[in-house]
Amino acid sequence: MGPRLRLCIACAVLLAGSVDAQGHVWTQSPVNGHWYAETLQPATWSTAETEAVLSGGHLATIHSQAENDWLLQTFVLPNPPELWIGFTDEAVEDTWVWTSGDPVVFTSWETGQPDAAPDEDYGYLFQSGNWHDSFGTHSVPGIIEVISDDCDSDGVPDRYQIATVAGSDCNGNGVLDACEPSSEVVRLGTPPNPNAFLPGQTIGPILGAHWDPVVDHTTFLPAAVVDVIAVTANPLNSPLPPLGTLLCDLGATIHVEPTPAGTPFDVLVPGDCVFVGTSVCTQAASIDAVGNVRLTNALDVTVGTF
Ligand SMILES: [Ca+2]
Ligand SMILES: [Ca+2]
Ligand SMILES: [Ca+2]
Ligand SMILES: [Ca+2]
Repeated sequence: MGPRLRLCIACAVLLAGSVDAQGHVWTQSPVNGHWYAETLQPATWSTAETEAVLSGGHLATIHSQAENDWLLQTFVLPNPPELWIGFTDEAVEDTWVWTSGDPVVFTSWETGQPDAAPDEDYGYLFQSGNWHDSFGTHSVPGIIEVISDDCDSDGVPDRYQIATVAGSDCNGNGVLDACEPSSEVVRLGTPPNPNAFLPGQTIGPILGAHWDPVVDHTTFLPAAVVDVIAVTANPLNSPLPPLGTLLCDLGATIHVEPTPAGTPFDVLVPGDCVFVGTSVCTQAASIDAVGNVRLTNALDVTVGTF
């Protein structure tokens, strides 16, 4: 393949946008950053709006001439000549509203439109660049609009993925679980414990993986023979001299694990996606051969996917 042909293929891919599992071709508007795709089939306005809702959005709402022009150039010209937008007066005749619920701040009706006919309640963008109203039984493609991030950079709006892919937002926070990072925050407490409990050496607290924090004994109970980690549901600050400050609520303990002193722990994080975003308190203690116990800092951790 010559370089020119490869370049043309790259151009075509860029212009065409990314295709989702159902076959929508998504394009992000440079005007407002929203994502748009044509419906899969010509359909009645109601069917088109339903497809848009199931895709995580609505039929297009148009707020400005710039938005209108971009939609015209991107979807209408040269074909098809008509595309549904989310404008309707089906509820109250002559009161046109956007299905997105946005206020009407811009209109671009064709001269003579909307018609006087009372049963033309659904707007479409015409190849002239202006809008017409038509019957609900009219069958043309529609323009789906989704307001969304694309945190996984796959060229498909995340809201579409969340709306259509089961388990993609298992914790229900509106962010693709695949985009949620793990975190490990050091907490020393009051009075402060030594900062000896170090975050995961090779990996953070990641869904379904082995988390491996370790206690550094360089300046902390150098004669330790065993380290113990407690994973609990709740943080705490309870001074226990001479042990140090207890920073995790042992009454809410989830997991306890010993390891030979200085050897990384091997904590298996559950693999169920419901744990993405879950936060727990973790703290280590070290014990020497004669039974002295010392408490480390806490790591307040959040389970992520990377
Ligand atoms: Ca009407
Ligand atoms: Ca009309
Ligand atoms: Ca995406
Ligand atoms: Ca999520």
